Amino acid sequence: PFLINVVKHEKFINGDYDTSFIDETPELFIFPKRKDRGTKLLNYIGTVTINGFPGVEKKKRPVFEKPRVPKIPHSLELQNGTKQILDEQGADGLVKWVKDRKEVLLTDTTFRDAHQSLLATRIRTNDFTHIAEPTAKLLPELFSMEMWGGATFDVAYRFLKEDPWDRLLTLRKQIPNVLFQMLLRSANAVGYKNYPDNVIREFVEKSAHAGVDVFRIFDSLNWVKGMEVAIDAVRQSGKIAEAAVCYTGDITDPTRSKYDINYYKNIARELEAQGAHILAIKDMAGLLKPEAAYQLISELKATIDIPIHLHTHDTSGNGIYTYSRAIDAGVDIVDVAVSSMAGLTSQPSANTLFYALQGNERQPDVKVESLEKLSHYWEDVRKYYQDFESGMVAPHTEVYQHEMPGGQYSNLQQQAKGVGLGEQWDEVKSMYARVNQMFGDIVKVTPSSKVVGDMALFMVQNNLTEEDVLAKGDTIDFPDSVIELFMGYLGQPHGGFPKDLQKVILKGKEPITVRPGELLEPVDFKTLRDELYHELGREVTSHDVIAYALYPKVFLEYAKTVQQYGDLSVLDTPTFLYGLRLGEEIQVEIETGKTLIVKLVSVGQPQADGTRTVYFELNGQSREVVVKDDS
Ligand code: 3PY
Ligand code: ZN
Repeated sequence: PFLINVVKHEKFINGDYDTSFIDETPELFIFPKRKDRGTKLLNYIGTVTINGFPGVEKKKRPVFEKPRVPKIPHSLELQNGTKQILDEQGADGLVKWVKDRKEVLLTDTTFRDAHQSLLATRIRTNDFTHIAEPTAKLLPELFSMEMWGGATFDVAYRFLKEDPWDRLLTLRKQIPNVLFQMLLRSANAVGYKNYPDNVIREFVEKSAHAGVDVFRIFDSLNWVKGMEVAIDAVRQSGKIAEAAVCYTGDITDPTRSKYDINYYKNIARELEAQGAHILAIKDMAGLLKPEAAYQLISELKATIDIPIHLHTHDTSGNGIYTYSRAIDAGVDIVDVAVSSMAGLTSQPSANTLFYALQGNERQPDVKVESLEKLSHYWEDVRKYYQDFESGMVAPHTEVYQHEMPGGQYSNLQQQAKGVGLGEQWDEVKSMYARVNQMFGDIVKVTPSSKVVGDMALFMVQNNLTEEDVLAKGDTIDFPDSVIELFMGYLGQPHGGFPKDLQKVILKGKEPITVRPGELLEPVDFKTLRDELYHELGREVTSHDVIAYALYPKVFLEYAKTVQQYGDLSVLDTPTFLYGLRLGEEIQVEIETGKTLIVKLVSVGQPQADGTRTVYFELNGQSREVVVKDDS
């Protein structure tokens, strides 16, 4: 089958010998044992039916309405959009196009930050694929769709047991007209620590090739030096380098002078000089108040020539007003989400912004009816993931005190529950603010925010105060992430680390002050590939190799789960998270044109060895699987 598949491939026929199509069409090269697929899926469905899914309350599968996919009239053709502008006119042509727009442009974050911030990043590719083509047709006017990067990469492998590269490649085919945007944590790529420079370059090159057009690049301490390699790699790829300054503190508060307007102006100038095509202001926690937004955008507009893209979170409830003032001050692009996935820790609602700017010459050029239709779909799909909701139901102005990023809120809450601090969530939040001050008031965004979160959990768990930490530090085993931060492995914070605390945490070790990438040995991808090949006993793609370089353990666990259960991305989300109810029947399309019909018939009693037999019908034939009951 290998040869037949290859010689039929259009790129082969065209005589294009670029082998990257191996990465983009792994299905041609990786041959699951076909006859096993049904049994493997039954094993998964049996297991999740009996044992539930991590993070989902164990209960009988709820009844869900079928999500309302918008009906698109046949006459509505796919319109060209920003993707074609970039492809035809290059990065500079696209930047010029942005600058020439009178209306404010929109980035839709529904496919990335919105669910990262509301649902602990748990939305599966399966739910995106049903709405991708309607989105391409209904929202061709978008500047971009943020749909990759940040936590989506790690969570896909770790929890969803699916391949994030498949998501990118599949959606790229379905949405060929709008720029795809990703969030890149500079030297931390899509992970939580600094990686060698060649990993960053390889990751950027492969992501660009697989379909990412706009890279929003930030450093978790706003350390411009830490962003150099990533910015350069993106520029080399011919894509858009959108360099971000993270917003923290409050420029309208004279007592928070560490992060004043000049701080932001200086970084903006440095990023423009580094080659950024666009400046992003990444207000990851939603701290940018409306008048601060007006001042910040006005002054930055007078300082730099590149377009400005504003990102905020609506946690406080002020998001639309902040955008309105930023738009008055001339911001070029803002980040919004479709309304049923907007608000609270997510981005402000696109639908709301449209109406807020009625009668304003900068009202976005987008059809609000389209946004409403898409919103119906997401309203339905969101219910699948109800157990990952943060529980925040109303505007939360406390964010101005704890300063926790929107993308962290629901994730840290899950982490707190995981270590038994679910009941002490209020205490964790206020400890988070105290740890920030103890660390010298740092920028808090992944991964620096994770370090603050780890330390807050650690202090609450161990009943420690700031004084205890300084006084008894010699006898305290600090979390690894805290030690790494103070070693300088995530870079250098503005104003340096508090020296006395650094001493206590490092216990005599010498911190570094250079760029960590300068000290890290390059990764040998060939060796990794061989290692992975031996570990998995199957052909591996370059995408697998990069994922393995980024998180070896998580990737191997993912790959082994796939070997055990097959490709789980084919399952609908209710089945994936809850399994089946007795007598329930589903259809699973395991490949185009090949559907399995699965019915749960009955579940046997627990046996002495802790197993249970689960009885199914698979395409009308009786089948049974033996599952270990974890309860
Ligand atoms: C991420 O890095 O995942 C973020 O969303 C930071 O805000
Ligand atoms: Zn964000």
